[in-house]
Amino acid sequence: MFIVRYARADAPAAVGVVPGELPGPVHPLAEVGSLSELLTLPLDRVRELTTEASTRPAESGEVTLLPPVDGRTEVWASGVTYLRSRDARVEESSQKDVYQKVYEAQRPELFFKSVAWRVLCDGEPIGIRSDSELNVPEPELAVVANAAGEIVGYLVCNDVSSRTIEGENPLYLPQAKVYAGACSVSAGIRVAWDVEHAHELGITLTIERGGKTVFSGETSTDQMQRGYDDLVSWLYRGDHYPHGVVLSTGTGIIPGMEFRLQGGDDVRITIDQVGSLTNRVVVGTEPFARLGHDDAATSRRGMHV
Ligand code: DO4
Ligand code: MG
Repeated sequence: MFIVRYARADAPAAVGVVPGELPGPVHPLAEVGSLSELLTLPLDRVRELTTEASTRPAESGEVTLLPPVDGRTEVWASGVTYLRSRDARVEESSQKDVYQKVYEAQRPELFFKSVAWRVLCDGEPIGIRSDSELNVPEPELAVVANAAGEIVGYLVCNDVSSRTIEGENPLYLPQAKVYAGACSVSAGIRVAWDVEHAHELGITLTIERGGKTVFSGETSTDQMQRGYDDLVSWLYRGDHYPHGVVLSTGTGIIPGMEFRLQGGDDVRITIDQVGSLTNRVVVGTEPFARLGHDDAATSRRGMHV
C-alpha cells in the first residue's frame, strides 16, 4: 500500500491510499487534511487509518498525484553513507579528509534539503544550476518518519547535486544541495509494514539522452553502512519534527567525474518494493518560478491516475 497526496479538478489537495501498485485507484483518507497532519500520529494509528481507508470506495474522477510532502514537513538528507559516495567525494573535493572522517565517524553527515513546497514529484522537471558545470542525480532511499521518529514508510528520492560547487569547498554544501529543482521524490509513500528486508533493496539509476542510455548503475541498500533508525535518531537529537520528516539516506551510485548531467536528460530511479521516479532535467531557476504560487497544487504536472 502507498500513501499519496492528490488533486482533483477544482478541489484542494487531499490524502489517500493506493492499495496496489502505483499508479492505481486512490481511496480517500478523509480523517486527515494533509500528510503532515497524518505524520503527527503514532505509527499504530497511521496503520489503522490507512488500512480502513483502503476498504472504502476509490475516487471516481481523474486525479493527479502530487509530491507526498506538505505543510511543515521538511526534507533532510544524509551523506557519505556508502563507500562509493565517500570515494567520489574524495576524488572531487579539494578537502578530501572531511569525507574520509565522516564515513567512519559515529555522527553522520545530515543536511537540510528542502521545504515541502519546493519538492518535485514523479513526472515533473528537476533542475541543475546554470553556474555549475558538473552535476549529478543522486538516487536514494528516503525514510518518512512521524513526529515520534517512527518510520512510517519509504520513498525514492533524487538528491540532485552540483559536484563543481561542493568540490570547490565543502562549506558550499548548501549551494550544491539546495536550489531550484534539486529535490524530487516518488509519488507515493510505500508503507513500512509492507516492505520486507528494507536493508536489502536493489536501487537502479538510468540516464537517457535523446533516447539513448548514457549512464546506468545499480547498488543495494545492503551497501549502506548506517541504519535507518540510527540516522533518524541523530536527526531527532537536535530538534522536534512535529509534522514528521523525510530523511534521504545517501547515494551509492555516482557516475564518474567525466559525466555531466545535461538539460533534456531523462533520469529514472527504481528501488525494489518502493517505486520509481522519472524526471527530465532543465537548467536554471526559471522553470521552477511557478512553485509557491499554486498552493492548491492543482496546476502541477504530476502523475495522472
Ligand atoms: O557531502 C556530501 C554529500 C553526500 C551525499 O549527498 C550522499 O552521499 O548522498
Ligand atoms: Mg546525496
